[in-house]
Amino acid sequence: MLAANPTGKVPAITTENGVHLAESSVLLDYLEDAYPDTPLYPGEPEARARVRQLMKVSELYLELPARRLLPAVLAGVAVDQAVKDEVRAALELGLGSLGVLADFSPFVAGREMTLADIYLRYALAIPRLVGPAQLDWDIMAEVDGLAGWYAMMADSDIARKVDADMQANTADFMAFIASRKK
Ligand SMILES: N[C@@H](CCC(=O)N[C@@H](CS)C(=O)NCC(=O)O)C(=O)O
Repeated sequence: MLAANPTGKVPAITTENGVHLAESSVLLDYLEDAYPDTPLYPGEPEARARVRQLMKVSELYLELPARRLLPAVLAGVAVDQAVKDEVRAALELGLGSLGVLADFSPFVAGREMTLADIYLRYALAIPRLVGPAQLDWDIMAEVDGLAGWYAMMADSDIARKVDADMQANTADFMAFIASRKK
């Protein structure tokens, strides 16, 4: 993993030419460039930027702050109330921004599915976990249309395959994390 990604984190890929790449948004952009036949960014510059804005908001104000409470959920590590308050405030900013920026008509950025849908779905994984467990907060109910959109996104063969793969590998992943901490 360290050869594929110096941070040792997943996801990481090795291209057909043997080039190692990592960071989710970078991988998505690479796939977009390498396989242009089914574009997942709109063609027009402002619409493309809006999709990127949604992806950035999902990463910075939903996924990253929620990660701070992950050790509490996964390993029972005690967390100060001050940290919980900070995470809640950051998530409020993220969810509030999502409420303004997202269309859900039916996709996040409008009528076509874009990378923002893919990115948001997986960026939400950690807030969906830590919100109820650590903040007593159903974050999915916070934004109109979010829960319905999430259910729609989960209802496809590819989403079911990704979710099943993730579940099948969770035990190994958790064992790896636990072994590394010893
Ligand atoms: N910013 C990275 C985050 C990657 C990340 O944190 N991956 C986690 C799994 S969700 C991981 O590999 N954790 C193991 C570790 O931290 O060593 C991305 O967008 O790809």
